[in-house]
Amino acid sequence: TAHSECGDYLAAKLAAFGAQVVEQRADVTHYDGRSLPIRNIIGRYNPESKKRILLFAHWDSRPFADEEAGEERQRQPITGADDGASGVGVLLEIARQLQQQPVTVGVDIIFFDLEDWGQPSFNTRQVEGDWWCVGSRYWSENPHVEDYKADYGILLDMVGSANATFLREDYSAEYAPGVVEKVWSTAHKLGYGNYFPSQRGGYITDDHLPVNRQHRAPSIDIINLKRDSQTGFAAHWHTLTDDMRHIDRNTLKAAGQTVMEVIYLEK
Ligand code: AHN
Ligand code: ZN
Repeated sequence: TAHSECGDYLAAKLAAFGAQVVEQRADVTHYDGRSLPIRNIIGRYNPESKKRILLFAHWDSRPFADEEAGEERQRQPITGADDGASGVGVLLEIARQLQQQPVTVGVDIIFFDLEDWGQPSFNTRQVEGDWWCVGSRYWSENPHVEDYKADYGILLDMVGSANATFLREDYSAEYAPGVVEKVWSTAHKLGYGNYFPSQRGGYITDDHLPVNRQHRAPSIDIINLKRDSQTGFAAHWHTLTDDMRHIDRNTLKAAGQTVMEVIYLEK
């Protein structure tokens, strides 16, 4: 019920902000043999424009807090205020801005489903396959428009916590070095250099990977990475503390304004 109501909410918001909304639904079989319904929600601006920018985030949240201590806690779902919802929130605000002040290029906003249902650490029977980024892989293989291409793509993932550091993620640097350069230099120009340091962050399996591999758009991941943590992510990652207490509007603003500056300067 929550999945269906949340999806309806997001689709209605994009429509209210003037996007042409397309939804993509499918059933996928998951590692545990279960059939899961996926729903990718797409909002199109200037659908007739040839030049397009793809902005994306995942709207599902992890059903198990497997970075918690103790299996009882690990089996509970996370709230995902940062992991998932922060990127969705920034993109909803960008959608609102796109309605108030149109851009010249085409923009597609996609909320991908089922990014974060990778096999949990407490499940010791490893099932062969790649269980992360399932919604974005589905879309990358079956885009909503035949032979879909965008000039470039920007993924926002975990862009909400105080003192976030968007290190330069390595797949982004390999697949889309020019986009990394454009986004990071824009952030520095706007005074957000502290959020966008120049260090590399390592390779992260995230929704930009299938998008890059299927050549839909050279895409980058703006993601909070921590070099001094065991997991490579912030301490609340995949724990029950990923809730609104970790959300800092300054970080959302730094990420959102940087992306907006980039897209509004495109012609
Ligand atoms: C993995 O840990 C496989 N991927 C990190 C990407 C991610 C998870 N983003 C949000 N949750
Ligand atoms: Zn996650």
